[in-house]
Amino acid sequence: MSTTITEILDIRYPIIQGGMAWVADYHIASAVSNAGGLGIIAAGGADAEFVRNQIRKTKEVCDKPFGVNIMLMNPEADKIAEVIVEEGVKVVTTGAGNPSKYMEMWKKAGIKVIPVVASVAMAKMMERLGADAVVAEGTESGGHIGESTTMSLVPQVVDAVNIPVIAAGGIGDGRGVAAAFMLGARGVQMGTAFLVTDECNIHENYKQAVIKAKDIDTKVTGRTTGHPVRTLRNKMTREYLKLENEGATLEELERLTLGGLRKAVVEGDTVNGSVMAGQIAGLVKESCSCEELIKKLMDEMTESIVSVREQLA
Ligand code: TUI
Repeated sequence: MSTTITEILDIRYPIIQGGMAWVADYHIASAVSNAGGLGIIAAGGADAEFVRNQIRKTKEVCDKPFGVNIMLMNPEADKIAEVIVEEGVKVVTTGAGNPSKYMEMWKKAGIKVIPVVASVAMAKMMERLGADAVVAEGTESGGHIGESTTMSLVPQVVDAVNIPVIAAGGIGDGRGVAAAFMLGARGVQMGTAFLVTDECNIHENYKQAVIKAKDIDTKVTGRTTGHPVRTLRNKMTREYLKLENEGATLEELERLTLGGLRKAVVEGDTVNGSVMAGQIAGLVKESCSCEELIKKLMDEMTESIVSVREQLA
């Protein structure tokens, strides 16, 4: 399958694995890239040398293009931005902030820059600064989110910019991929569905929590603090939302979430930890390899497009 995204990124399928903090290491990134998608190493809150090491490990087991995601709230973001250039990474995605100050350096180095945005205004600014594409991420996503839904955000971003748009948020199977194309996207970025793949090295409890989750099992904490984050509901979200309703201070709230993602991913504490997952968790029923997932997505996408054409005939 060929789209402007597969051409720009030199990949086989227009499927990008989300840059999930603490989750997306070289194992999953190389598995996705080796399967023809774009694997992404997440810098998350890690330090620059950890990221350099992950890049080198990916190259040892994968000769296809892969990317690195920088979470811009990371205090080491400046250093990681340079490591990406030094290590000759081909694609960078960014999240949770504005990557303007790095754009010139990355463009000069010939890196494909794909900021994740949650608004039309940010997408236009990124295009102006030379972004090669944007990921338009709807509020259905797990983790740090914006306000607009994928269904409303993607077509508005598509109309506002001339660079290709990748849809993210609420895409869990091939029907979602087809729908994203209908909205004008040229590729998709998916996170939650990749959480349960064989090559995803998170604690088994986290995978089981995602597999067990139903449609209404995610909650958004931090709407009042300006850092809304979507996770599976558990003791942590109940306590957080109660405190948030009572007008707790930022310090009190942060005490509940500090290190919460690590607790869930590494220790498997799905009760007190921050089990980040998107609203499509209810669609995720079983684990498989990254290669099988990508193949299934492409087959289902084709099936759903054929089925719609038959119904319209
Ligand atoms: O970045 C994400 N999702 C993430 S990052 C993350 S790590 C984390 N851990 C604990 C607390 C908070 C974060 C988990 N999930 N998605 C991409 C994304 N970016 N969604 C929304 C945005 C965004 C928001 C504001 C992009 C730009 C932006 O601009 C603000 C500005 O500076 O103007």
